[in-house]
Amino acid sequence: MYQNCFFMNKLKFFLIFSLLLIGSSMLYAEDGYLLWLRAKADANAQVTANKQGASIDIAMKELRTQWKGAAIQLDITNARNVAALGKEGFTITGDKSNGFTISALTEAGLLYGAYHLLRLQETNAVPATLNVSEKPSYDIRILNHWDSFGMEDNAGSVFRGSLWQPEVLPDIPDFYIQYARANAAIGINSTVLNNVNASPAVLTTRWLEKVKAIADALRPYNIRVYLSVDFSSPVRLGELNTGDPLDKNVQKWWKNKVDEVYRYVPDFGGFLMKANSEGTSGPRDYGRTHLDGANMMADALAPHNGIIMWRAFVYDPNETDRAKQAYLEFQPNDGKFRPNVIVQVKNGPVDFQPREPISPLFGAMKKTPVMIEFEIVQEYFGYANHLAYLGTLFEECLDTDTYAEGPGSTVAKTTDGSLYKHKLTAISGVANVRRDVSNWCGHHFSQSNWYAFGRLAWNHQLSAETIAEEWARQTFSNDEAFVIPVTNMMMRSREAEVDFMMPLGLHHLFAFGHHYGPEPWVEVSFARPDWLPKYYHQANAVGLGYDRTKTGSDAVAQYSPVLHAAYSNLETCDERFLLWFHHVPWTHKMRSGHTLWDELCYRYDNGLQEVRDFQKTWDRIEQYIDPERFAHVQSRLRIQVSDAIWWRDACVLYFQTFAKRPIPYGLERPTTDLETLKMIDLVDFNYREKADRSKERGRTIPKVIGGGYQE
Ligand code: GCW
Repeated sequence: MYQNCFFMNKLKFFLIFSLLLIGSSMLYAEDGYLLWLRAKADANAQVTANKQGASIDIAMKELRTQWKGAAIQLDITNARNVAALGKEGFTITGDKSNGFTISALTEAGLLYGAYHLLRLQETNAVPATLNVSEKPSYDIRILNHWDSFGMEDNAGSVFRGSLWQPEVLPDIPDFYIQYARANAAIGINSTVLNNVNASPAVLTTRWLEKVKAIADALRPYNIRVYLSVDFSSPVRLGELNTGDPLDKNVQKWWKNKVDEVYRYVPDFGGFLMKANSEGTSGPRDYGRTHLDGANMMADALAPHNGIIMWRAFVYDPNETDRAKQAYLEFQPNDGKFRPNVIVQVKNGPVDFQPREPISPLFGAMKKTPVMIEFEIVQEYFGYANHLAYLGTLFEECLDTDTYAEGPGSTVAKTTDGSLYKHKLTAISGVANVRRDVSNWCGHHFSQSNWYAFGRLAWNHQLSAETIAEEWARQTFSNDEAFVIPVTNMMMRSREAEVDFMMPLGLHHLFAFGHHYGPEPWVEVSFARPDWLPKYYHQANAVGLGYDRTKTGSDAVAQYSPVLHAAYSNLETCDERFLLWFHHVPWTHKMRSGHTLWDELCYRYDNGLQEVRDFQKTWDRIEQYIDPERFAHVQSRLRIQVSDAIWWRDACVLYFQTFAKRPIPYGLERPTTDLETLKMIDLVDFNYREKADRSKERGRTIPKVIGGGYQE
């Protein structure tokens, strides 16, 4: 007995000692699940409120458990200075020693104020006194989940990410709460549950019950639910034999369906529509226009204050330049849409490429509200394998001057209601979150893109750099020796991707069938030309690039006169978009003094060298963070470097067959032959008859998905 006790004590001592040792020499193991909400919940703050409510309860709980400072008072008030901030704004006043008061017109405002304060704390930025007033730039700040939710017989399968685990509903798993907190903390207030390639089944009772369960769980976090719908739902559900938007029965069907949806979810937000695009159904199937379709849906939703977000991502095989399509389709109908229609426009005219000029629709729809669609998920940025901070991409688009109403008509202002006084304002991002990876997004740094989208949707004047720094501090460490180099790396990361994939305005050099690796040479007999890279790069013996000036497709004429003039002229065109707008001779003298060919080689090389530099930066910060996340990011950077080499070799060697010039001698040489690179086949397409060569070559997409694609 005595011996046993002695032994147990020794064992205890040993265990405690080892734990202390581990604790002091290592930082906590972390898997990324907590996102930017890593504050320890061990505080016992004094928090009081002048009202009760579900969202106030959340705000109080968050502050009580995490706020390390003096007392906090939460006040619902309609005092004029507060009411002027609208239904989601707030003020915070007070000082560090006596505590702070958060005031808002609504519970939601208090919730956002609470998260604001906690963010200041977690970034070491609580000032001695505070007097802030905040209100969001956009009313609807919405995630679009390209999730298979609502697909009959397919519950829980994946399309660009599966989040909801519909099979467990109406039980609400814990991760829903973490998702809701993470969004509320950055101001996201809306979510489209299912993929834009929607299934009609989502409108059936079985699924509407699940929609209700999700809506109920998210509501206290001020998050509203929306659905993508299939335009031909009445037909595909077997209830009508036409989906014609001008048919009375069809109109009635939608009205009844909408009424039913609102019986499940009284504060339902509305629908998102991808009509007649990439094979989806739409009004054109019935000889009608997008305008007819959008207005019919709008009428069904209007009695409930619902809205319809109608996507402009359409392209018609008869138009020669795909980049012109959305404008041609929608601009002529400006002003003819119902007030509860908002046209959802991708940031660029083609499709979320690493860099695109802005869509010409921004500033061209003066009477109809337009919302930006960004792609948070890294469909064209190495999926979840690459470190690519997209805050800079979002910022670049929002800050671009359309000159639509003279200088200062930025994309942000054409969409936030300030320039055109539209009542309906919104901004959307295609989400990169899913539940089959513990860190939500696959790559720890991909979380920053979700974060940046939310912060810019709340305040489009924030800089991408401020946001990157904020995120790095909350997600990893406040140590300056970590924050400074990592923020710097993030700020360079998107440009590095552009350089090693598609510099100088090149676009869509991606392989057919996936959007991961390069295949600028690919030919597929049955594919539409505008699905293939040659259509976009137009390489020949003379030069490279797509002529979108008046000698070519004249897409440039869709921009306002100032941009039109600047982009049309080879000498004034921003070189970042040069090959987007011009077919440029290989010998053309660039601003650097290099020829186009040399500049192209330098850019590809620069992208690769940047990523190598990121590896060095990362290795240097090892001591500041936990080993799990360190190793994870380190291994992803290795994949990214090898992908950058692949991209550089493939594009430089392929374009060299046209340019017929040497790679500048000072640059690193390619590592693989073009013929070998051409055999890399990431997808087993049976039409290609070269199935499995990828395995011979030993190259597959590294097994990483998260927030990106299926393998
Ligand atoms: O970028 C393309 C994607 C499609 C997507 C489409 C869209 C949801 O490759 O998978 O479909 O855009 O935005 O509708």
